[in-house]
Amino acid sequence: MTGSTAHEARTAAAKAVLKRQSIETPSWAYGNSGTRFKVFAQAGVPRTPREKLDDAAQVHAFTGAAPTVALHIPWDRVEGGPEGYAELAAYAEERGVRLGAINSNVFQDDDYKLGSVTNPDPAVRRKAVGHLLECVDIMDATGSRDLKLWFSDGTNYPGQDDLRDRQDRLAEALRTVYDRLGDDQRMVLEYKLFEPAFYATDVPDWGTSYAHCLKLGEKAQVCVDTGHHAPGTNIEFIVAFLLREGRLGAFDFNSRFYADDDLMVGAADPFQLFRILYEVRRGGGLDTDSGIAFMLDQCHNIEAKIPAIIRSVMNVQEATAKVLLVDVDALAEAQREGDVLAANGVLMDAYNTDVRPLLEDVREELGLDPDPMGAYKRSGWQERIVKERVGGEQAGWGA
Ligand code: RM4
Ligand code: MN
Repeated sequence: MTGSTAHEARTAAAKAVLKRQSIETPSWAYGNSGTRFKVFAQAGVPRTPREKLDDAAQVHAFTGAAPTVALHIPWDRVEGGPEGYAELAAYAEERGVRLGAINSNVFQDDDYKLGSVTNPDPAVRRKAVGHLLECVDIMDATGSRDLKLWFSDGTNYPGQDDLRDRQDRLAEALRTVYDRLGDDQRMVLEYKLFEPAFYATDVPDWGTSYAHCLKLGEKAQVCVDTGHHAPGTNIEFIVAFLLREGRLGAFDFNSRFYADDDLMVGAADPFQLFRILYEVRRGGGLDTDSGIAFMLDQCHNIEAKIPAIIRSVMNVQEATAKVLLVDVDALAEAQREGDVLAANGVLMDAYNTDVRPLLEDVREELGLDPDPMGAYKRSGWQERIVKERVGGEQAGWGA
């Protein structure tokens, strides 16, 4: 194959992957959020789970790449038990999207001050596990595959509680929930090195998550939230390792400068996103049957929410496109020959390619506007929700 034919073949293959790529958006990103200092409310923000789905449908309509929406319980609680959630799922489909992962929330009740599933008080542990089991009931009703578990559990002071006992309690709770999962359901276990616990968190890193998942079984997978690492952590190595072991279940994409900043993915460090996605590709994670859930977990505190989510989806698409343009044969050859600079050059060539025209073509071929940001702006949706969504209580943390 000549150089240019090879490039054309790569471009065609990249387009095929980009056309079926899907990125799940989080219901909470459509609501108000902020820091512990202040939440700045925005006009037009959804007041109900249905309105969040209306907004998510806009993101999908303009990107063609965000067909599913993650729920957070109880932030997205609806009346009517399982039936209520089945109705919500039906509503999502009417709007052209589907419900995705169910995110549990065992971090906002007073009872959880000293932990949820690792709390020294068995009654609190029972309550937390009860919530997680309820989330699986909701998954049954919505048809969701994944239960996302993130625990704020941990301790602030040395000696506050027994670190080892807390692991035992965690293992027991996870086992109970794991055994409740249906054949087509999974749990994805997130880790985070600190916050809100400052001394020790009970699932601080991928190794802890992985070890619990291994014991539980194949339906337990690690979730990599890109904002949950110490500065300087080589996240792409973690990704490569977990993929090799068949235990990378999901991503929570976002960007960080300092800690768990939850900024738009690809905003702080697009090169890191590229490196992560390169390992995803290398490990087969872009294949149709990879099973990896690519989700956003972001908060838009000062920027307009829907366009920020559209931008985030585009950032993931751009990084993916670059990764798909890597000349893997040239890379392998340079690596075999020990040609350090050539190998690095192959990666950098792909990274430095302007893939925006390629993505414009992909969108046009899908019948979409090549410019999702502009198309959303021109659609009038923002003006409409500002006008219509008056009164009621805006969604936000705790709602
Ligand atoms: C946590 C974690 C979870 C998310 C909450 C809102 O830090 O990242 O995934 O559900 O924040
Ligand atoms: Mn997360």
